Amino acid sequence: MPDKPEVPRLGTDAASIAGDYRRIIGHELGHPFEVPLPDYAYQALALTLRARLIQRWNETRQQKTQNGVRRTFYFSLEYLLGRILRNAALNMGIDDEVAEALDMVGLDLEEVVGREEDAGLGNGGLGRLAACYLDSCATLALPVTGYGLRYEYGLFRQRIRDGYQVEEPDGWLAEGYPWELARPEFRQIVRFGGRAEHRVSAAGQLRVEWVDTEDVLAMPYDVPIPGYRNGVVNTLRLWSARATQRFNLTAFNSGSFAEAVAHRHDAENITAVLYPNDDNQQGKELRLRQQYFLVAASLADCLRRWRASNGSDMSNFADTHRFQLNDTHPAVAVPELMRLLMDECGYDWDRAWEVTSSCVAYTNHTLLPEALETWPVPMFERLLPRILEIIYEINARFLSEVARRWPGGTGRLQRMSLIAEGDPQMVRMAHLAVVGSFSVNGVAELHSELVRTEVLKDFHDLWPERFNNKTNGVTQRRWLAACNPALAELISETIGEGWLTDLEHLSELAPHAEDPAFRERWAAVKRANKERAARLIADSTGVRIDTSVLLDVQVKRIHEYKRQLMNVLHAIHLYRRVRAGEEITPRTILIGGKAAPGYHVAKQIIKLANNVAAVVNRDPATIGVLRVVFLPNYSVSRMEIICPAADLSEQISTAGKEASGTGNMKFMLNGAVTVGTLDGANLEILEAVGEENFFLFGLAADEVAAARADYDPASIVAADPDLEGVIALLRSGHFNQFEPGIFDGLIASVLAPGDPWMTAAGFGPLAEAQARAGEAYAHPERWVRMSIANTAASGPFSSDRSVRQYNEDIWGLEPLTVAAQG
Ligand code: 26Q
Repeated sequence: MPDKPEVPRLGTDAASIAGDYRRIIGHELGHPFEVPLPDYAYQALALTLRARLIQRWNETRQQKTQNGVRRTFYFSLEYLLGRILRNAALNMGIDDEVAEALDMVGLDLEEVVGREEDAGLGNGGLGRLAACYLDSCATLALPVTGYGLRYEYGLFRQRIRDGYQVEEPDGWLAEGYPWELARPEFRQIVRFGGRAEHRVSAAGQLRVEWVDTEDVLAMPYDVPIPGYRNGVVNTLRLWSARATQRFNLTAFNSGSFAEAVAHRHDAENITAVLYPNDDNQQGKELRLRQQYFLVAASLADCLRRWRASNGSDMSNFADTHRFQLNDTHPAVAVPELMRLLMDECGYDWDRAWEVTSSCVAYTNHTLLPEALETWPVPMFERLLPRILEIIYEINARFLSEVARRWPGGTGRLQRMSLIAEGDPQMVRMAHLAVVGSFSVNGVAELHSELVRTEVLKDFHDLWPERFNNKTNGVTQRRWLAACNPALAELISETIGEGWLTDLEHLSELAPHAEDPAFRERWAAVKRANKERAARLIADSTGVRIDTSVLLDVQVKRIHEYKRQLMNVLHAIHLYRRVRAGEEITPRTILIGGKAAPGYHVAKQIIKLANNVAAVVNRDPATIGVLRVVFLPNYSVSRMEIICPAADLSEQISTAGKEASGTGNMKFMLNGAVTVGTLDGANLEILEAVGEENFFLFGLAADEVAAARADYDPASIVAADPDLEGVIALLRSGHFNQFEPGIFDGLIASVLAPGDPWMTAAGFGPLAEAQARAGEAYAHPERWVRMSIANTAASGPFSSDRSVRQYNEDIWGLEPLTVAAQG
């Protein structure tokens, strides 16, 4: 082992933390007296904690870089980290000390923690999953490094103006980001454009050189990822694009300084902004640049690290590296690794392919065929000519394997080709990922089955052993311990703290549902959490909600397949019942989520939700019985307040469309009951908690597919007076009195026989399930039992379980053995 630098350990008692904090705020940050203290206090406290992470970080790194240690590199275009401070303190085991230290300097922890900007480097489920997995990997002491992009602007902030979504840039770095460390010594060059030159070397080998390229500098910034009280600190390495000097000088020498400066912007644009669509609508060149930039910089970094300790001997490289691709977004890793091995390390094709296809594994996250990523061949050709050549060669060899397996007939060849015919031809990234990987997994049982039998059926026929399932999970450290301290405390007091690292312990809560005193405390915690959520809702919408009523929540990206529209139809249905003088269980319906800026229908749904909310909330008939709220700017830190408060979790996607869902798991963990369809991980939640603790409705995925053929929404509406009444009220312009016609498109989509989401078919069953939920909530004892049952059954949905399975079936890593000291 290399010499350890002799750095004294920093104290983790409250007095040491307070002392450091005072030194930093006074001597390093120079807090100017006219600026409010908490802004500086947050920075100072973050630096105080960061210093305590750094030593553990170095120790972890020393272990990992020892020879022969296999490591996994998680490649993802998105990491939705949210805030860091509270979780870093919790995982380091100094959360109480930090609170006490702040007390000593006269500050309130909540207030200081609230100053941190969310790191919103992701759109939704896929990005948050990556963040949960990093937390679990560190907690399981697995040598896993995340690679991603340091977007200057994360996911846009959403404001609601006149009921419409307005996007604003997310300048999360404006005040400096204390959790990152620049590592200029590890910068890399990434090349674009140019052309491939082929020649035969003196030894008779074909050598390819990629020349006349435009180069961009990749600057790494490291974010520490601490495990839960085990001394491990892993790394998330985020690349930032900079113009290179060389690039600059070429243009300068040819006399065009202005162009040189303009080109700098081209280079630096690469990591300027996260693409805000969470499906693949437009094939923008900048997005492909982002993907290659991430992959090229990260693989070059791995090669650099390898060479530093192994020189040019690559023989063990395959055995010590695993690359997990978070969807197809980093799938260019396959041809790029081939390029590095052949063009830079002198491997021949077969050896390079052997290495590549035993290192790369691919996770699929989608069931919507239109969301499968493809790129125009001409764009690839222009941007990455050498990479395209390699893709062609992979394809030629792959197709001849297919032809050997299924002689005759071109249908299969065409379907499976990495290149889709057409004008222009398109590169199919999912096919590239499958062909180049030794493992392909879906993210819930149902989803993985549909991947095998539908999405990638031909590939499953060819390589069935490659396919597997890894049901998603969420980290209970963030999604229970940190975000719901009162419930965490009650749970730990009841069953001990084992659940923090083994969520299956939660099943020990089940018998306590029989204890009235326990139920009473459980209900009191929920009530207090609702008060906290009510403050957030009032602050951001002006609407005051009654915390004694059923809180019914749907927060997630806005998508037609997630059927927020159906939820709004149900809200209108309840509104009609109230106006008709019928009695309902009082309820607040909370909807939140961002729409991709170019997704017109999703934006219409937001507008409708807001208009319905405005009409309902100002109608005196609804006082005390119905509130509808659209919560703006849904984010990780907002979910941390919402999920502990929810009573009912809406997971109502059309069956067969939601790959897994992970919000469903966060709600369940915090004691919400699900009203849901047989989709994604809902099935596994249902299985775990039992039908009596879940409001199930709607068709199964295969029934949906079968029902499509003769789907006739008009007759469904005609046969259901409730739905008919809802549609009629909508049509009458009741929710858009001064904006005639704006919802016509939405109404028509519900009535269209081709409606892929079958919203009209779902309405009746949803309303019926909601009535059951309302009825159950009216019996508090029954409800609290269901709530406890949900938390008690949420053990399987820890990301620790997911990551353990990834490791057992795909990665095969040995845990690190860092001294298990906080
Ligand atoms: C692709 C190309 C170009 C631009 C954008 C994209 C893009 C970006 C983000 C495509 C997809 C995404 C995100 C997808 C996503 O979040 N999927 C969700 O993943 C979760 C974690 O597995 C699942 O729980 C959800 O069911 C799934 O919808």
